[in-house]
Amino acid sequence: MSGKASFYITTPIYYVNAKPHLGHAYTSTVADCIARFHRALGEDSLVVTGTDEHGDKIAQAADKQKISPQELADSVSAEFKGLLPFLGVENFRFIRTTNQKHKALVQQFLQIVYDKGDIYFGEYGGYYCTGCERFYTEKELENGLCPQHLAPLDFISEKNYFFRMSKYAGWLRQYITEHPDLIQPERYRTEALALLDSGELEDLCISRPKSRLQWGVELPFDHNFVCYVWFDALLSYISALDWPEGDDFKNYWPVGQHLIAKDILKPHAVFWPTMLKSAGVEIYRRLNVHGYWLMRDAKMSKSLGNVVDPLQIISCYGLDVFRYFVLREMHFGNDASFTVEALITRQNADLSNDLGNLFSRVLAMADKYFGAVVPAPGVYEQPEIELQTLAGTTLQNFQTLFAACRFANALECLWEFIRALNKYVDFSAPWVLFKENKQEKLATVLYMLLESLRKVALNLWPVMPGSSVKMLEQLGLGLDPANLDISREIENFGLLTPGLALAKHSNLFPRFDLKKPDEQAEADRGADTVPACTFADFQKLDLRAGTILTAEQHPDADKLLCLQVDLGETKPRSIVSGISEFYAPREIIGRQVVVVANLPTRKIRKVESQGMLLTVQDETGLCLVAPSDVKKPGSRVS
Ligand code: ME8
Repeated sequence: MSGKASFYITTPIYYVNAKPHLGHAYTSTVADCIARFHRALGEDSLVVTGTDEHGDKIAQAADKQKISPQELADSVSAEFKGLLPFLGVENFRFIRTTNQKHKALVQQFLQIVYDKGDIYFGEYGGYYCTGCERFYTEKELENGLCPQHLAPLDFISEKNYFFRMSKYAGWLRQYITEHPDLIQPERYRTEALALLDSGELEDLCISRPKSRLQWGVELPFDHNFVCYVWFDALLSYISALDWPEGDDFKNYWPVGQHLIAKDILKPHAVFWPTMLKSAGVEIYRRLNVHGYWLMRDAKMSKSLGNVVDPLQIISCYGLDVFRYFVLREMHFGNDASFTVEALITRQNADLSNDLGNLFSRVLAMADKYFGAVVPAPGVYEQPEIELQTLAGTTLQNFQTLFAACRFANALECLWEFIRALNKYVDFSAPWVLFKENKQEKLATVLYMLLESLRKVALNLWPVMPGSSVKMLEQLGLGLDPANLDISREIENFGLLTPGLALAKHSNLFPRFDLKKPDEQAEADRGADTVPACTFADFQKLDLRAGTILTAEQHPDADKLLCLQVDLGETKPRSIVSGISEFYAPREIIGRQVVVVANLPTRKIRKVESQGMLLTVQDETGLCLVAPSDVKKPGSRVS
C-alpha cells in the first residue's frame, strides 16, 4: 500500500436477465467519476461493480431463451463487463455472484448469522414479484399490483428460513439518526426512516425451497434450500474485498460507499445494515442514491422496453460528451429526462462555445503573440487579482459539491469560472494590447488565461478524462493520475511554468452542425419505376407499425436522422432514415410509422440501421407513411 488514504465505491451488481442500458451506464459512469475525483485528490480509490446472477428472475429469463441460467449469466455478464472500458471506467473490480469464492463467502456469512440465532425456520405467505425478487404485503400493493412493475402478483405460501431483521429495527433507526451523512441526499434518509417508522419491520425471508428454485447458493445449514438472491447479492460488496481477513477489506471497507438508484433503497438502507450488524461487521460509510433516467416521463427500464443504448450515444457523440452530459443534466437524487436534443445543446453551448472556443482562442493568441510559448506574467492588477480570487472560490465550490455528489451544481461552478475567463478575454482585449505594443500586460493576460485553463483541465479530469489529458498536452503538460492533487489548485495560482511549448491550435469540442448543405442523403428509397412483383415476393416483406421513441440528427450526415423505433419487441430498433430535410427530430417523436422490419442490419455512416421507414415523395416534398389510427407497436401491415 502507498500510504495514501483509501476510497471505495460500489455500483449495484446488475441483473443478467437483460442487457445494459443508459440507466446502468449512468451509475457505472458516476462511480468512475467519483473514484477518479478521489484519485485526483491523491487517494487510492477502487470501484467494485459486477453482475447479480442468481434467483427466480434469471432462471425464468434463461428458461424463456431455452438456455441454462449459467449460459445466460455468462453472456450477459460479459456484456456488462465489456461496456465498462467504453464508459471510461478504470481501476474497477468486477464481481460475479456465481463465482465459487463468492458463493463460499455467502455460506460463511449465513452460518455466522445462523449461529448467532438470527435465522429461524417458519412459514410465510405473501405476494411475490419476480421482477423485484421480493415479497410484498397486501398493504404495499397498488390496486393489487406490484408498485414497481404494475404487474399482477402470485400469492405464495411456503416454509422458509427467516432473518430476524425486526430485532435490529430500533438499533438501525438510532444508527441512521446518529449518522446524518449515512444516506444522501436527505430525502432518501427521510424515506429510510419512514420505512422503519411505518410499523413493525418484518423479518426477511432469506431462502427459497429447491423444489421451487434451484438456481442459488445452497444454505450451509439446510441442503434443501437456496439463499434469497438479495442476501447473496449484497455480500458482493465485501466478497470483492476478501472479507473477513483480506487486506483490501481492512483498507477499503472502513471508507466504503455505495451508489444506487432509488429503486433499491430498501435492500441497501434496511436489509444490508441489519445483515452487517448481525454478523458483527462495520456498517458502510455512505449510501448515495440517485433518481431515474426517464424516457417520455416513464422510467427507462428493460421491462418497459424504452431503453437508450449507451454505446450508440457514445459512438455518435463521443465518450466525454456523454459523461459530461449525464453528470450535468441529472441533479443527483432527482429524475432526469434523456433526449438527444438536450445532449446536443449541452455540447454546443457548454463544451463547444464556452470551453472549446475559449481554449482555441487562447492558444491561437499565445501562438500569434508569443510564438506558442507560455509567457512570464508581469504585474497583476485589480482584474487579475479578482480573477484569481474567483478561481479559488469556484474551484473550492466545485470540489466541495462534487464530493457531496452534487455534480450538476459542481460543474455549474466550474462553468462560472470558464464564463468569467471568456469575459476577461473580451474585457482585456489582448489584440488591442498587441496593437498598442503593451507587451508586459499582454503577457500577463495570456498567462492568466493559460494558467486558469490548466486548472480547469485538471479539475475536469474526473468527468472528461480524455479531453482533460488533451488540454493538458496542448498546454505542454502531461497528466499522471498517480501524482494528482487537485486540492492545491484552489489556493495556488501560478503553477504553470513560463517557457513551456504550447500547441498552436485546438479543436476539442466541434459543434454538432445541423445544417451542412453538401451532405449526401442516404435514404433507403427505391427508384421511380420498379419491375413487377409476385404476391410471394410481397409476402417476403415484414411490414410493421412502429412508434418513434427518439429522433436525433445523425452526427456525420445532415440529411439523416437516427431513430429509436418501438416495434413491440424487447428493445427498440435503431433506424437511420434520410428524412431530416423534411422533419425536425422534435416533431416526429411519438409518431407512428410503417417499418420494413426484416431487412438485414447495416451501418449507415457508422450508425447501425435495423430497418427502413416507408415514405411517400412527390414534387412538394416527402412524408412518412403511417396507419390512419394509432396501432399497437409491432402490428403487422399487410
Ligand atoms: O436491482 N435510471 O439490478 P438491476 C437510473 N441486482 N438508473 C437506473 C435505471 C434508470 N432508469 N435503470 C437501472 C438490481 N438503473 C440488483 C442490485 S445490488 C447488491 C443488487 C441502475 O439490474 C441503477 O443503479 O435492476 C439501479 O439501482 C440499478 O441499475 C438496478 O439494476
